[in-house]
This record gives sequence, structure tokens and C-alpha cells, in this order.
Amino acid sequence: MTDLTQWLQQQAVTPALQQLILALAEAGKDIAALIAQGGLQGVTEKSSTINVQGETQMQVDIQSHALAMDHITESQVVAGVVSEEAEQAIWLATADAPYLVCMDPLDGSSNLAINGVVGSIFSILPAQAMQEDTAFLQPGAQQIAAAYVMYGPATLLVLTVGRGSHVFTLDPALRKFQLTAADLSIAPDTSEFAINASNQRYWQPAVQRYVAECVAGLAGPRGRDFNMRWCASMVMDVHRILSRGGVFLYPRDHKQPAKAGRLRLLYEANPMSLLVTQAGGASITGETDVLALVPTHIHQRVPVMLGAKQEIDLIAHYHQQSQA
Ligand code: AFP
Repeated sequence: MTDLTQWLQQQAVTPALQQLILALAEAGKDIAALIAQGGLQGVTEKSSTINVQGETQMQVDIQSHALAMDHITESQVVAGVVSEEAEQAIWLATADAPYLVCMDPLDGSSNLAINGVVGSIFSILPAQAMQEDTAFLQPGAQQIAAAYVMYGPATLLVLTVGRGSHVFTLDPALRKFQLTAADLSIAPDTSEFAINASNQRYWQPAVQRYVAECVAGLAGPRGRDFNMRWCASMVMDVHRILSRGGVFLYPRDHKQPAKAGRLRLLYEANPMSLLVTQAGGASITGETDVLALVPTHIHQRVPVMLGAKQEIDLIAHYHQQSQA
């Protein structure tokens, strides 16, 4: 089997990028060990602090952020970090380092209270001359690499360095990530969609139409039955799509009009969109491709609809029709 280090060398990835990806993999191993302790170490308990998103931070969110920061700092190749768990960008002593990292150290953490699947999401951007927030406001197409670590029955690292998306499985005995699936490919069509249907009354007409037609099934305009999933854990929903196809929608809704959507552009939408498009899928906001968006601030939220290309094209078409 090919392990992560061997694979990175085969990909002719620069030593600095190898260093960073291996550091993120080590962070994933440590976070996996932390959350595996569950209630034994208070992993499922909320803390009293509120993060920049206005959400109650869980103790484990803060601990995961600290573990990831330790490994990122130790790599010596990162100039700055944007994290869901930190209101301001974090600038490191290695000012001339080549990379910036945007991360959600523990996405879906509210699922830990029910021992559900969660993940860490990482986006790697080229460093810029300035040490200001604007350095991070690069379109997702500029990402050098993207990855998530999925903490499930197995601990997986799913990674792209711009040449396909690939799965590495942590061998618990060897403590090594081994390549277990190369060049993932998402089928262009699907009969499975993922959305939080409790928000249905707030959706825009295009999403109302798309979902209603899926639910209408064989007798409806799509002429086939659809299945629905919703894990409330983006890493798990996206991994299902990378593994067996489908579409994921967290669209704009007018539940809280000031919020463009729930998911954050820099450390959820962009890295997941790169992994999905590298596997032949598509990812849109309803107005544009996610990866084309120029961010306006480091914790910006966006609508995200991603997965099977033909379905996403249909959803984009419905958005264009409803705006015509
Ligand atoms: P948490 O990290 O607060 O659990 O949120 C997870 C998430 O950002 C993403 O992973 C899910 O797809 C989405 O939120 C679930 O949102 P709903 O709770 O509104 O379904």
C-alpha cells in the first residue's frame, strides 16, 4: 500500500507543501484521539463561550483548534491562519512562509453529543505580501490544496493537491494514512439529495421547485424516485457524495435574511467545493460558482449547492429562470 508520505513524493509536491499536509494529517490523528474519549473527557460538553458565529463553542472545538494550531505552527511553512474558532486571523512568526490555512477544526461538533460523525476541514492558500485579513480574501480557485479528516468508524483523510481527490485511511496499528481510494469520481446524475427540509418554507423558488420535483418521484417531472439524507455534518454529507454520488444543498433562505446562508466560504464551502469539482462534480451558490467568489470577509457565509454536475446544472438553470 502507498502511504501519505510516499504519495506526496510521487505527486512531486514541494517539500513545504508536503510538510504542511503531513502536519494537518498529524493534527487529524490527535483530534481523532481526543474525540474518541467522548464523555470520559467531557468531549460532549458545551463551554460557556460563544464563537464569532454566535454559536456556543464546545470545549472540544477549542481543544481541536489548539491541536491543529500546534501542528500548523510546528510545520514552519504557514504565515497565517483563519479558524472558525478565532474571530481574528492568527499571524505566525514565520512571516515569510509560503502558505495560509483556513480551517474548521471540528465541523459538525454538535453531533458529538450523540456520538455522531464529525470532521476537520482545511483549505491551503498561497501567502500574500501583507499580513492583513485581505490576504485571505482569495477566490477558492486559488486554493493550492484542500482536505478534510473524517472521524467515523475509520479515520479518513480526503485530499486534493489539484490533481484529483483521493482517500487515505488511518491504519490504527501503524499510525499511518494509507491510500485506499484514488481519483474519486462523482456520477453526473443522481437520485439522492441532502438538505435540511425543516427550512423548506424559507427557501427561494428555485430550490422549492428542485426539491418538490425530487419528492414528486416517479409520477413527477423527474420520472424517478429520489432518496433523501441529512447528517447535519457537512463532512459526512460530502463524503457520501464523493463516495456514491448525490447533491448537497444548504441554500440561501430568508429565515435570517441577513445571513446569506449557514456555511462559511473560506473554511467550509471553498475546500469542499475544490474536493468535489476535482472529482468531476460542481458547486454553486445559486448565482455563481463557489470557487469564483471573491470573499468579502474572513467569516463570510454563503449558500452552497454541490455534487452531481447534471443536478447542479439543473438547479442553476432553475435559479436563472426564477431571476429572469
Ligand atoms: P456545527 O458545527 O455547529 O454542528 O454545524 C455543522 C454545519 O456547519 C455543517 O457541518 C452542517 O452541514 C450544517 O451545519 C448543519 O446545519 P443544520 O443544523 O441547520 O442542519
